[in-house]
Amino acid sequence: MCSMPGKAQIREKGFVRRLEVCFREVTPLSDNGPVIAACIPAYNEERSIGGVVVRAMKHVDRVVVCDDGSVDLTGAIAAGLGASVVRHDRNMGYGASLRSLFDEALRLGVDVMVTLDADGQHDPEEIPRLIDRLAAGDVDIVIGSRFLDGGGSDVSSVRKVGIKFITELASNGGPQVTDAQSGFRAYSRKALRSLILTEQGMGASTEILLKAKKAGLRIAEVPINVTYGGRDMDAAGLIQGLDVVGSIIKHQSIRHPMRFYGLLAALFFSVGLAFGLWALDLYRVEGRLVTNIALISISSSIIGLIFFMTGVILYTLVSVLRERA
Ligand SMILES: Nc1nc2c(ncn2[C@@H]2O[C@H](COP(=O)(O)OP(=O)(O)OP(=O)(O)O)[C@@H](O)[C@H]2O)c(=O)[nH]1
Ligand SMILES: [Mg+2]
Repeated sequence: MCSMPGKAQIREKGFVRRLEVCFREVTPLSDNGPVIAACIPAYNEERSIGGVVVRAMKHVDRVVVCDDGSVDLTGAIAAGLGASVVRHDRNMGYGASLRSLFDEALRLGVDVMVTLDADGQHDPEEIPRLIDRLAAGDVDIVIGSRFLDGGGSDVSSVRKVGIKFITELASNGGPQVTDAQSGFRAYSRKALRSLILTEQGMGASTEILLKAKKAGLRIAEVPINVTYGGRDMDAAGLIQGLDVVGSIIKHQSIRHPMRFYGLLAALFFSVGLAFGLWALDLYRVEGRLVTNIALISISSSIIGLIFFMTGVILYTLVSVLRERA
């Protein structure tokens, strides 16, 4: 029986669905001094969640776990060890879990929220590194980076290339960081208030960076260590990576529609033009129309036109929405 029912929104196949979720009742923390909470998104992590919760507790005032519809004992173990547990009735994804944790941290009056993974890949003993950097007061978000001097990981080279690629993609329009996919972060209350997350899945990590830059939030990185325990990237990891790339492209295209779709339009128009000139040249020399070349020219030009129109429509829509905001 849920003592504190709540509502959450998820996007599914383009539609917004409203779901009932269950928040566990917790007493808001006192307002003496900065209140620090470790917030842990967790999905079927019964093997590791206990260790992460207990070790995190040493460094923060409160541990909050989002049990993302786990079908194992993740939530029960976390609650049994004294963590507050926000439960999703069904699996909603990493981003949805982060969103619930942001909401819960704000509801609790948390000043600093540290997020870390439940699978034990982040070392809770490194929480103070992030908190101390945030305490310097000149930044709003601190990211734990495995690629800075002093940090490290046993990440496989395939995964490393993937993370670097995503980081590079996100830095175009986002802040310059070395590890855009790190889930080990610290957020100030200002950052928690300013960021509204919409990504349900793993794209949330980069969505936060892009939105943080837009909101004028300042970001710093500190070195951390990440342990994969010899696990290499599997099919699920690849799908996760593609999901993140898709989410970055979506955010970039909405932010700069003319630049994004204009570039694609120019590319296809150029191909159309090149093949068109080639077809004309052949017609002039040989007196016959090579239909394959002509068709490539026409279809490329049509695709270019579609991209151009999409850019114009999206640009107009975004401008109107921005004016109204
Ligand atoms: N994959 C996944 N993780 C979730 C979900 N909801 C919450 N999480 C938690 O989000 C954190 C990060 O997920 P991971 O799957 O470990 O992501 P990752 O570290 O980038 O990739 P791995 O190499 O698979 O560990 C973990 O603590 C998960 O338990 C979900 O729906 N899917
Ligand atoms: Mg992990």
